[in-house]
Amino acid sequence: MPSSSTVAPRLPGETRSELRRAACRVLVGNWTGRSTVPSHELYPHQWSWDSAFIAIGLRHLSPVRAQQEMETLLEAQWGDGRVPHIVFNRAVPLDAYFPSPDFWRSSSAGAAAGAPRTVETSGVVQPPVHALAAWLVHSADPRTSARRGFLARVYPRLVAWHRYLADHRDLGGHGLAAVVHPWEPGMDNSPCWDGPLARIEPAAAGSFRRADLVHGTAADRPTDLDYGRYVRLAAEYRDHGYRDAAAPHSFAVEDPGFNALFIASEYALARISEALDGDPDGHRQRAAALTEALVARLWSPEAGQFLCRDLRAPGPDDDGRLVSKRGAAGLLPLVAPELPRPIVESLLRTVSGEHFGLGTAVRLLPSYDLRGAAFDRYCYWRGPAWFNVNWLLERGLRQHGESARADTLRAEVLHAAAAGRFAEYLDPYTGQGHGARDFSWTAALTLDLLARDAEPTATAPLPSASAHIPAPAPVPASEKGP
Ligand code: 9WN
Repeated sequence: MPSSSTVAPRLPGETRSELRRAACRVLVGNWTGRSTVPSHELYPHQWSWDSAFIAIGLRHLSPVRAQQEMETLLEAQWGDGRVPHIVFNRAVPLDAYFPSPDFWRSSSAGAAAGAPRTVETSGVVQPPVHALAAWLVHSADPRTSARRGFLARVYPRLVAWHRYLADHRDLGGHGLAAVVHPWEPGMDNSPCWDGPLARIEPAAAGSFRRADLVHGTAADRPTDLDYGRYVRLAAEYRDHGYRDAAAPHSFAVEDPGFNALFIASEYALARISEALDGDPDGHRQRAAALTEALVARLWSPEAGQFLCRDLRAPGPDDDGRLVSKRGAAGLLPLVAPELPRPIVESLLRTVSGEHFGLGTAVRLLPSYDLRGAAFDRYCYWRGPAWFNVNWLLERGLRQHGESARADTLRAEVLHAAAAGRFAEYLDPYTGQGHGARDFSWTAALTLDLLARDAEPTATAPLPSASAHIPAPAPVPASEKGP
Protein backbone atom coordinates (compact mmCIF):
# COMPACT_ATOMS: atom_id res chain seq x y z
CA MET A 1 0.00 0.00 0.00
CA PRO A 2 1.29 3.46 -0.76
CA SER A 3 2.09 5.85 2.05
CA SER A 4 0.85 9.40 1.82
CA SER A 5 4.40 10.60 1.13
CA THR A 6 4.89 8.26 -1.86
CA VAL A 7 5.65 10.12 -5.05
CA ALA A 8 4.91 8.07 -8.14
CA PRO A 9 7.84 7.84 -10.49
CA ARG A 10 7.93 9.81 -13.67
CA LEU A 11 7.92 7.46 -16.64
CA PRO A 12 11.23 7.66 -18.50
CA GLY A 13 11.17 9.36 -21.91
CA GLU A 14 11.37 6.13 -23.85
CA THR A 15 8.49 4.55 -21.96
CA ARG A 16 6.47 7.72 -22.35
CA SER A 17 6.83 7.69 -26.11
CA GLU A 18 6.00 3.98 -26.26
CA LEU A 19 2.94 4.62 -24.13
CA ARG A 20 1.96 7.49 -26.38
CA ARG A 21 2.29 5.30 -29.47
CA ALA A 22 0.25 2.56 -27.83
CA ALA A 23 -2.51 5.01 -26.83
CA CYS A 24 -2.60 6.36 -30.40
CA ARG A 25 -2.87 2.83 -31.72
CA VAL A 26 -5.94 2.20 -29.54
CA LEU A 27 -7.63 5.39 -30.72
CA VAL A 28 -6.85 4.69 -34.35
CA GLY A 29 -8.08 1.10 -33.96
CA ASN A 30 -11.33 2.19 -32.31
CA TRP A 31 -12.09 4.94 -34.86
CA THR A 32 -14.98 3.96 -37.13
CA GLY A 33 -14.76 6.75 -39.72
CA ARG A 34 -16.81 9.47 -37.99
CA SER A 35 -16.44 8.65 -34.31
CA THR A 36 -14.79 6.27 -31.86
CA VAL A 37 -16.28 3.22 -30.13
CA PRO A 38 -15.44 2.86 -26.43
CA SER A 39 -14.60 -0.79 -27.13
CA HIS A 40 -15.34 -2.82 -30.28
CA GLU A 41 -16.73 -5.82 -28.41
CA LEU A 42 -18.54 -4.47 -25.36
CA TYR A 43 -19.63 -1.03 -26.63
CA PRO A 44 -19.73 -1.01 -30.43
CA HIS A 45 -21.53 2.36 -30.91
CA GLN A 46 -20.81 5.99 -30.01
CA TRP A 47 -21.34 6.97 -26.35
CA SER A 48 -21.88 10.53 -25.27
CA TRP A 49 -19.50 11.20 -22.37
CA ASP A 50 -17.01 8.70 -23.77
CA SER A 51 -16.82 10.78 -26.93
CA ALA A 52 -16.10 13.93 -24.95
CA PHE A 53 -13.22 12.25 -23.08
CA ILE A 54 -12.02 10.62 -26.28
CA ALA A 55 -11.95 13.98 -28.07
CA ILE A 56 -9.87 15.43 -25.22
CA GLY A 57 -7.20 12.83 -26.02
CA LEU A 58 -7.69 12.72 -29.79
CA ARG A 59 -6.85 16.42 -30.01
CA HIS A 60 -3.22 15.49 -29.39
CA LEU A 61 -3.26 13.01 -32.24
CA SER A 62 -5.53 14.75 -34.73
CA PRO A 63 -7.36 17.98 -33.84
CA VAL A 64 -9.58 17.51 -36.91
CA ARG A 65 -10.58 14.02 -35.85
CA ALA A 66 -11.30 15.30 -32.34
CA GLN A 67 -13.59 17.95 -33.82
CA GLN A 68 -15.35 15.30 -35.94
CA GLU A 69 -15.85 13.12 -32.88
CA MET A 70 -17.71 15.94 -31.14
CA GLU A 71 -19.65 16.98 -34.21
CA THR A 72 -20.86 13.47 -35.01
CA LEU A 73 -22.29 13.25 -31.52
CA LEU A 74 -23.87 16.69 -31.69
CA GLU A 75 -25.46 15.95 -35.08
CA ALA A 76 -27.58 13.36 -33.26
CA GLN A 77 -28.92 16.01 -30.87
CA TRP A 78 -32.69 16.05 -30.45
CA GLY A 79 -34.91 19.03 -31.19
CA ASP A 80 -35.48 19.59 -27.48
CA GLY A 81 -31.72 19.94 -27.03
CA ARG A 82 -30.88 16.60 -25.41
CA VAL A 83 -27.68 14.91 -26.47
CA PRO A 84 -28.45 11.18 -26.43
CA HIS A 85 -26.21 8.82 -24.50
CA ILE A 86 -25.76 6.43 -27.44
CA VAL A 87 -25.66 7.15 -31.17
CA PHE A 88 -26.15 3.83 -32.92
CA ASN A 89 -24.05 2.69 -35.84
CA ARG A 90 -26.48 1.13 -38.29
CA ALA A 91 -23.76 -1.19 -39.63
CA VAL A 92 -23.55 -3.00 -36.28
CA PRO A 93 -25.89 -6.01 -35.87
CA LEU A 94 -28.84 -5.43 -33.52
CA ASP A 95 -27.81 -8.17 -31.11
CA ALA A 96 -24.31 -6.74 -30.56
CA TYR A 97 -25.50 -4.45 -27.75
CA PHE A 98 -28.59 -4.29 -25.58
CA PRO A 99 -30.73 -2.17 -25.47
CA SER A 100 -30.52 -1.87 -29.25
CA PRO A 101 -32.19 0.69 -31.54
CA ASP A 102 -35.34 -1.44 -31.82
CA PHE A 103 -35.80 -1.09 -28.07
CA TRP A 104 -35.33 2.68 -27.92
CA ARG A 105 -37.16 3.36 -31.25
CA SER A 106 -35.99 6.94 -30.98
CA SER A 107 -36.97 8.16 -34.44
CA SER A 108 -40.61 7.15 -33.91
CA ALA A 109 -41.18 7.14 -30.14
CA GLY A 110 -39.07 10.29 -29.70
CA ALA A 111 -40.59 12.25 -32.60
CA ALA A 112 -42.54 14.63 -30.34
CA ALA A 113 -39.32 15.44 -28.44
CA GLY A 114 -37.52 16.11 -31.72
CA ALA A 115 -35.46 12.93 -32.08
CA PRO A 116 -33.56 12.91 -35.37
CA ARG A 117 -35.09 10.93 -38.26
CA THR A 118 -31.90 9.86 -39.94
CA VAL A 119 -30.05 8.27 -37.07
CA GLU A 120 -31.15 6.03 -34.22
CA THR A 121 -30.15 6.93 -30.67
CA SER A 122 -30.99 6.11 -27.08
CA GLY A 123 -33.38 8.47 -25.28
CA VAL A 124 -31.47 9.11 -22.05
CA VAL A 125 -28.42 11.36 -21.62
CA GLN A 126 -24.99 11.31 -19.96
CA PRO A 127 -23.02 13.94 -18.02
CA PRO A 128 -22.59 17.26 -19.87
CA VAL A 129 -18.82 17.25 -20.23
CA HIS A 130 -19.10 18.25 -23.91
CA ALA A 131 -18.58 22.00 -23.74
CA LEU A 132 -15.45 21.46 -21.68
CA ALA A 133 -14.25 18.95 -24.28
CA ALA A 134 -15.10 21.28 -27.16
CA TRP A 135 -13.12 24.09 -25.54
CA LEU A 136 -10.10 21.85 -24.95
CA VAL A 137 -10.30 20.51 -28.51
CA HIS A 138 -10.39 24.06 -29.87
CA SER A 139 -7.50 25.14 -27.66
CA ALA A 140 -5.28 22.35 -28.99
CA ASP A 141 -5.23 23.98 -32.41
CA PRO A 142 -7.17 27.27 -32.52
CA ARG A 143 -6.13 28.04 -36.11
CA THR A 144 -7.50 24.83 -37.59
CA SER A 145 -10.54 25.15 -35.36
CA ALA A 146 -11.20 28.69 -36.62
CA ARG A 147 -10.54 27.73 -40.25
CA ARG A 148 -13.09 24.92 -39.96
CA GLY A 149 -15.58 27.07 -38.02
CA PHE A 150 -15.64 24.44 -35.29
CA LEU A 151 -16.66 26.60 -32.34
CA ALA A 152 -19.23 28.55 -34.32
CA ARG A 153 -20.91 25.28 -35.34
CA VAL A 154 -20.90 23.57 -31.95
CA TYR A 155 -21.67 26.56 -29.73
CA PRO A 156 -25.43 26.82 -30.49
CA ARG A 157 -25.80 23.07 -30.04
CA LEU A 158 -24.01 23.13 -26.71
CA VAL A 159 -26.15 26.05 -25.56
CA ALA A 160 -29.29 24.11 -26.54
CA TRP A 161 -28.00 21.06 -24.64
CA HIS A 162 -27.50 23.07 -21.46
CA ARG A 163 -30.87 24.71 -21.92
CA TYR A 164 -32.49 21.28 -22.15
CA LEU A 165 -30.95 20.35 -18.80
CA ALA A 166 -32.00 23.60 -17.19
CA ASP A 167 -35.54 23.67 -18.60
CA HIS A 168 -36.53 19.99 -18.68
CA ARG A 169 -34.46 18.36 -15.99
CA ASP A 170 -34.75 20.65 -13.01
CA LEU A 171 -37.16 18.16 -11.47
CA GLY A 172 -36.39 19.29 -7.94
CA GLY A 173 -37.12 22.93 -8.80
CA HIS A 174 -33.97 24.37 -7.22
CA GLY A 175 -31.72 24.82 -10.22
CA LEU A 176 -29.90 21.47 -10.49
CA ALA A 177 -30.33 18.95 -13.30
CA ALA A 178 -31.75 15.57 -12.25
CA VAL A 179 -30.89 12.22 -13.81
CA VAL A 180 -33.79 9.89 -14.56
CA HIS A 181 -31.96 6.61 -15.16
CA PRO A 182 -28.82 5.06 -13.61
CA TRP A 183 -27.19 5.18 -17.06
CA GLU A 184 -27.39 8.98 -17.06
CA PRO A 185 -24.74 9.84 -14.46
CA GLY A 186 -22.43 7.40 -16.28
CA MET A 187 -21.78 5.39 -13.11
CA ASP A 188 -24.47 2.80 -13.85
CA ASN A 189 -24.16 0.41 -11.00
CA SER A 190 -23.15 2.70 -8.13
CA PRO A 191 -24.49 1.61 -4.72
CA CYS A 192 -25.89 5.16 -4.53
CA TRP A 193 -28.70 4.00 -6.84
CA ASP A 194 -29.60 0.91 -4.81
CA GLY A 195 -32.15 2.78 -2.68
CA PRO A 196 -33.85 4.75 -5.48
CA LEU A 197 -33.84 1.63 -7.69
CA ALA A 198 -35.38 -0.61 -5.03
CA ARG A 199 -38.72 1.13 -5.61
CA ILE A 200 -38.76 0.18 -9.31
CA GLU A 201 -40.61 -2.93 -10.39
CA PRO A 202 -38.17 -4.81 -12.65
CA ALA A 203 -39.14 -5.83 -16.18
CA ALA A 204 -39.82 -9.57 -16.41
CA ALA A 205 -36.58 -11.57 -16.62
CA GLY A 206 -37.45 -13.24 -19.94
CA SER A 207 -38.57 -10.02 -21.63
CA PHE A 208 -35.06 -8.90 -22.72
CA ARG A 209 -31.70 -10.41 -23.55
CA ARG A 210 -28.48 -8.87 -22.25
CA ALA A 211 -25.50 -8.71 -24.59
CA ASP A 212 -22.91 -7.49 -22.07
CA LEU A 213 -22.40 -10.90 -20.45
CA VAL A 214 -21.00 -12.31 -23.69
CA HIS A 215 -17.96 -10.03 -23.29
CA GLY A 216 -17.85 -9.01 -19.63
CA THR A 217 -17.31 -11.12 -16.50
CA ALA A 218 -20.78 -11.67 -15.00
CA ALA A 219 -19.59 -11.02 -11.42
CA ASP A 220 -18.20 -7.63 -12.45
CA ARG A 221 -21.42 -6.54 -14.18
CA PRO A 222 -24.78 -5.32 -12.85
CA THR A 223 -27.16 -8.11 -11.77
CA ASP A 224 -30.14 -9.31 -13.84
CA LEU A 225 -32.42 -7.72 -11.26
CA ASP A 226 -30.74 -4.33 -11.80
CA TYR A 227 -30.99 -4.80 -15.55
CA GLY A 228 -34.69 -5.53 -15.18
CA ARG A 229 -35.04 -2.18 -13.45
CA TYR A 230 -32.93 -0.35 -16.05
CA VAL A 231 -35.18 -1.80 -18.75
CA ARG A 232 -38.38 -0.87 -16.93
CA LEU A 233 -37.24 2.75 -16.49
CA ALA A 234 -36.09 3.16 -20.09
CA ALA A 235 -39.30 1.58 -21.45
CA GLU A 236 -41.42 3.83 -19.25
CA TYR A 237 -39.62 6.94 -20.57
CA ARG A 238 -39.96 5.72 -24.16
CA ASP A 239 -43.66 4.96 -23.72
CA HIS A 240 -44.18 8.57 -22.66
CA GLY A 241 -42.54 9.78 -25.86
CA TYR A 242 -39.37 10.72 -23.96
CA ARG A 243 -41.22 13.87 -22.94
CA ASP A 244 -40.03 14.93 -19.51
CA ALA A 245 -43.23 16.78 -18.71
CA ALA A 246 -45.26 13.62 -19.39
CA ALA A 247 -42.97 10.89 -18.04
CA PRO A 248 -43.44 9.82 -14.40
CA HIS A 249 -39.67 9.64 -13.83
CA SER A 250 -39.96 7.10 -11.05
CA PHE A 251 -36.19 7.41 -10.64
CA ALA A 252 -35.07 11.02 -10.21
CA VAL A 253 -31.80 11.90 -8.55
CA GLU A 254 -29.68 15.05 -8.29
CA ASP A 255 -26.16 13.76 -8.76
CA PRO A 256 -23.13 15.86 -7.73
CA GLY A 257 -20.86 14.49 -10.48
CA PHE A 258 -23.36 15.25 -13.24
CA ASN A 259 -23.94 18.77 -11.94
CA ALA A 260 -20.23 19.42 -11.34
CA LEU A 261 -19.58 18.70 -15.01
CA PHE A 262 -22.52 20.93 -15.90
CA ILE A 263 -20.78 23.75 -14.00
CA ALA A 264 -17.36 23.12 -15.57
CA SER A 265 -19.00 23.05 -18.99
CA GLU A 266 -20.95 26.25 -18.37
CA TYR A 267 -17.62 27.98 -17.65
CA ALA A 268 -16.25 26.43 -20.83
CA LEU A 269 -19.23 27.91 -22.73
CA ALA A 270 -18.19 31.31 -21.38
CA ARG A 271 -14.72 30.79 -22.88
CA ILE A 272 -16.20 29.62 -26.17
CA SER A 273 -18.56 32.56 -26.37
CA GLU A 274 -15.66 34.94 -25.68
CA ALA A 275 -13.64 33.32 -28.45
CA LEU A 276 -16.60 33.95 -30.76
CA ASP A 277 -16.75 37.60 -29.65
CA GLY A 278 -19.96 36.94 -27.74
CA ASP A 279 -20.91 37.88 -24.21
CA PRO A 280 -19.72 35.32 -21.64
CA ASP A 281 -21.47 36.89 -18.64
CA GLY A 282 -24.69 34.89 -18.85
CA HIS A 283 -22.71 31.64 -18.82
CA ARG A 284 -20.65 32.76 -15.85
CA GLN A 285 -23.78 33.75 -13.96
CA ARG A 286 -25.41 30.39 -14.69
CA ALA A 287 -22.26 28.56 -13.57
CA ALA A 288 -22.22 30.56 -10.33
CA ALA A 289 -25.93 29.87 -9.72
CA LEU A 290 -25.40 26.17 -10.36
CA THR A 291 -22.49 26.14 -7.91
CA GLU A 292 -24.66 27.78 -5.28
CA ALA A 293 -27.46 25.27 -5.85
CA LEU A 294 -25.00 22.37 -5.73
CA VAL A 295 -23.74 23.49 -2.33
CA ALA A 296 -27.22 24.25 -0.99
CA ARG A 297 -28.76 20.97 -2.15
CA LEU A 298 -26.02 18.35 -2.05
CA TRP A 299 -23.20 19.38 0.31
CA SER A 300 -22.99 17.35 3.50
CA PRO A 301 -20.69 18.91 6.12
CA GLU A 302 -20.92 15.71 8.22
CA ALA A 303 -19.80 13.51 5.34
CA GLY A 304 -17.21 16.03 4.12
CA GLN A 305 -18.39 15.45 0.56
CA PHE A 306 -21.33 15.97 -1.75
CA LEU A 307 -24.11 13.35 -1.73
CA CYS A 308 -26.90 12.47 -4.15
CA ARG A 309 -30.41 13.66 -3.48
CA ASP A 310 -33.10 11.08 -4.18
CA LEU A 311 -36.01 13.25 -5.27
CA ARG A 312 -38.51 10.39 -5.05
CA ALA A 313 -37.65 9.36 -1.48
CA PRO A 314 -40.57 10.18 0.78
CA GLY A 315 -39.59 13.05 3.05
CA PRO A 316 -41.29 15.57 5.32
CA ASP A 317 -41.14 18.48 2.88
CA ASP A 318 -41.55 16.65 -0.44
CA ASP A 319 -38.00 17.56 -1.37
CA GLY A 320 -36.51 14.08 -1.39
CA ARG A 321 -33.63 12.99 0.79
CA LEU A 322 -29.85 12.90 0.66
CA VAL A 323 -28.54 9.38 0.03
CA SER A 324 -26.07 8.63 2.80
CA LYS A 325 -23.81 6.49 0.59
CA ARG A 326 -20.48 7.91 -0.54
CA GLY A 327 -19.80 7.70 -4.26
CA ALA A 328 -16.75 9.19 -5.98
CA ALA A 329 -19.15 11.51 -7.81
CA GLY A 330 -19.41 13.39 -4.52
CA LEU A 331 -15.79 14.50 -4.88
CA LEU A 332 -16.04 15.61 -8.50
CA PRO A 333 -17.28 19.12 -7.63
CA LEU A 334 -13.56 19.84 -7.23
CA VAL A 335 -13.74 20.58 -10.96
CA ALA A 336 -15.96 23.57 -10.15
CA PRO A 337 -13.64 26.58 -9.91
CA GLU A 338 -15.69 28.75 -7.56
CA LEU A 339 -16.32 26.28 -4.79
CA PRO A 340 -16.04 27.92 -1.34
CA ARG A 341 -12.56 27.29 0.11
CA PRO A 342 -13.72 25.51 3.32
CA ILE A 343 -15.60 23.02 1.15
CA VAL A 344 -12.54 22.48 -1.03
CA GLU A 345 -10.45 21.80 2.06
CA SER A 346 -12.99 19.38 3.43
CA LEU A 347 -13.14 17.53 0.08
CA LEU A 348 -9.35 17.31 -0.03
CA ARG A 349 -9.37 15.66 3.40
CA THR A 350 -12.03 13.20 2.29
CA VAL A 351 -10.11 12.27 -0.86
CA SER A 352 -7.22 10.94 1.21
CA GLY A 353 -9.20 9.95 4.33
CA GLU A 354 -10.43 6.49 5.29
CA HIS A 355 -13.31 6.37 2.81
CA PHE A 356 -11.34 6.94 -0.39
CA GLY A 357 -7.75 6.49 0.80
CA LEU A 358 -6.02 8.19 -2.11
CA GLY A 359 -2.28 8.10 -1.48
CA THR A 360 -2.77 6.19 1.77
CA ALA A 361 -4.66 2.95 1.02
CA VAL A 362 -4.89 3.11 -2.77
CA ARG A 363 -3.08 4.79 -5.66
CA LEU A 364 -6.14 5.74 -7.75
CA LEU A 365 -9.45 7.09 -6.48
CA PRO A 366 -11.98 4.24 -6.08
CA SER A 367 -15.48 4.76 -7.46
CA TYR A 368 -17.06 4.00 -4.09
CA ASP A 369 -16.39 4.23 -0.35
CA LEU A 370 -13.68 1.71 0.65
CA ARG A 371 -15.48 1.35 4.00
CA GLY A 372 -19.00 1.07 2.56
CA ALA A 373 -20.86 -2.21 3.06
CA ALA A 374 -21.55 -2.34 -0.69
CA PHE A 375 -17.91 -1.79 -1.68
CA ASP A 376 -16.72 -4.35 -4.22
CA ARG A 377 -13.29 -3.89 -5.76
CA TYR A 378 -14.24 -5.64 -9.03
CA CYS A 379 -17.87 -4.81 -9.62
CA TYR A 380 -18.96 -2.11 -12.03
CA TRP A 381 -18.85 1.32 -10.33
CA ARG A 382 -19.12 -0.31 -6.89
CA GLY A 383 -15.46 0.21 -6.04
CA PRO A 384 -13.07 -0.09 -9.01
CA ALA A 385 -11.02 2.93 -10.09
CA TRP A 386 -11.96 4.49 -13.41
CA PHE A 387 -9.67 6.61 -15.55
CA ASN A 388 -12.11 9.37 -16.41
CA VAL A 389 -12.93 9.92 -12.74
CA ASN A 390 -9.23 10.09 -11.89
CA TRP A 391 -8.56 12.42 -14.80
CA LEU A 392 -11.28 14.74 -13.50
CA LEU A 393 -9.90 14.57 -9.98
CA GLU A 394 -6.40 15.38 -11.25
CA ARG A 395 -7.85 18.44 -12.93
CA GLY A 396 -9.76 19.42 -9.80
CA LEU A 397 -6.71 19.07 -7.58
CA ARG A 398 -4.63 21.19 -9.92
CA GLN A 399 -7.34 23.82 -10.18
CA HIS A 400 -7.42 24.24 -6.42
CA GLY A 401 -3.66 24.63 -6.12
CA GLU A 402 -2.83 21.03 -5.14
CA SER A 403 -0.22 20.59 -7.84
CA ALA A 404 1.98 18.08 -5.97
CA ARG A 405 -0.99 15.78 -5.36
CA ALA A 406 -2.13 16.27 -8.94
CA ASP A 407 1.36 15.38 -10.23
CA THR A 408 1.40 12.20 -8.15
CA LEU A 409 -2.06 11.20 -9.30
CA ARG A 410 -1.15 11.88 -12.92
CA ALA A 411 1.91 9.66 -12.65
CA GLU A 412 -0.15 6.90 -11.03
CA VAL A 413 -2.76 7.07 -13.78
CA LEU A 414 -0.06 6.77 -16.44
CA HIS A 415 1.50 3.78 -14.71
CA ALA A 416 -1.85 2.08 -14.33
CA ALA A 417 -2.76 2.70 -17.97
CA ALA A 418 0.55 1.26 -19.11
CA ALA A 419 0.43 -1.79 -16.85
CA GLY A 420 -3.23 -2.59 -17.53
CA ARG A 421 -3.28 -2.40 -21.36
CA PHE A 422 -5.65 0.58 -21.22
CA ALA A 423 -8.13 -1.32 -19.10
CA GLU A 424 -11.66 -0.04 -18.66
CA TYR A 425 -11.25 -0.04 -14.85
CA LEU A 426 -8.94 -1.31 -12.12
CA ASP A 427 -8.97 -3.01 -8.78
CA PRO A 428 -8.07 0.04 -6.69
CA TYR A 429 -5.98 -2.01 -4.25
CA THR A 430 -3.81 -3.98 -6.67
CA GLY A 431 -4.08 -1.85 -9.83
CA GLN A 432 -5.04 -5.00 -11.74
CA GLY A 433 -7.04 -4.23 -14.90
CA HIS A 434 -10.66 -5.33 -15.38
CA GLY A 435 -13.38 -5.02 -18.00
CA ALA A 436 -12.54 -4.23 -21.62
CA ARG A 437 -8.94 -3.66 -22.71
CA ASP A 438 -7.84 -1.05 -25.26
CA PHE A 439 -10.62 1.06 -23.84
CA SER A 440 -10.86 4.35 -25.68
CA TRP A 441 -11.16 6.91 -22.89
CA THR A 442 -8.35 5.24 -20.97
CA ALA A 443 -6.09 5.63 -24.01
CA ALA A 444 -7.33 9.15 -24.75
CA LEU A 445 -6.87 10.47 -21.24
CA THR A 446 -3.45 8.83 -21.11
CA LEU A 447 -2.52 10.87 -24.18
CA ASP A 448 -3.82 13.99 -22.53
CA LEU A 449 -1.87 13.46 -19.32
CA LEU A 450 1.27 12.62 -21.28
CA ALA A 451 0.94 15.87 -23.16
CA ARG A 452 1.32 17.98 -20.01
CA ASP A 453 4.78 19.14 -19.05
CA ALA A 454 6.19 18.68 -15.57
CA GLU A 455 6.12 15.39 -13.73
CA PRO A 456 7.67 14.42 -10.41
CA THR A 457 11.07 12.72 -10.34
CA ALA A 458 11.45 8.97 -10.23
CA THR A 459 11.62 7.37 -6.80
CA ALA A 460 10.16 3.89 -7.26
CA PRO A 461 10.46 0.95 -9.68
CA LEU A 462 8.49 1.10 -12.94
CA PRO A 463 5.80 -1.32 -14.05
CA SER A 464 6.39 -3.04 -17.37
CA ALA A 465 4.83 -0.43 -19.57
CA SER A 466 5.93 -1.53 -22.99
CA ALA A 467 4.87 -5.18 -23.16
CA HIS A 468 1.77 -4.53 -25.25
CA ILE A 469 2.89 -1.72 -27.46
CA PRO A 470 2.81 -2.17 -31.25
CA ALA A 471 3.21 0.84 -33.55
CA PRO A 472 0.05 2.86 -34.27
CA ALA A 473 -1.57 2.94 -37.71
CA PRO A 474 -1.18 6.40 -39.27
CA VAL A 475 -3.77 9.18 -39.28
CA PRO A 476 -4.06 10.69 -42.79
CA ALA A 477 -2.13 13.99 -43.17
CA SER A 478 -5.37 15.82 -44.02
CA GLU A 479 -6.67 15.15 -40.51
CA LYS A 480 -3.62 16.33 -38.66
CA GLY A 481 -4.12 20.09 -38.92
CA PRO A 482 -1.47 22.52 -40.17
C1 9WN B 1 -24.57 1.92 -20.48
C2 9WN B 1 -19.59 3.14 -22.54
C3 9WN B 1 -20.43 3.19 -21.28
C4 9WN B 1 -19.95 4.29 -20.30
C5 9WN B 1 -20.60 4.18 -18.95
C6 9WN B 1 -20.41 2.77 -18.43
C7 9WN B 1 -21.01 1.76 -19.41
C8 9WN B 1 -23.19 1.27 -20.47
C9 9WN B 1 -23.35 -0.20 -20.12
O1 9WN B 1 -20.35 1.90 -20.66
O2 9WN B 1 -22.40 1.98 -19.51
O3 9WN B 1 -24.45 3.25 -20.91
O4 9WN B 1 -23.84 -0.93 -20.99
O5 9WN B 1 -23.02 -0.61 -19.01
O6 9WN B 1 -20.98 2.61 -17.18
O7 9WN B 1 -20.04 5.11 -18.07
O8 9WN B 1 -20.23 5.53 -20.85
O9 9WN B 1 -18.24 3.06 -22.22
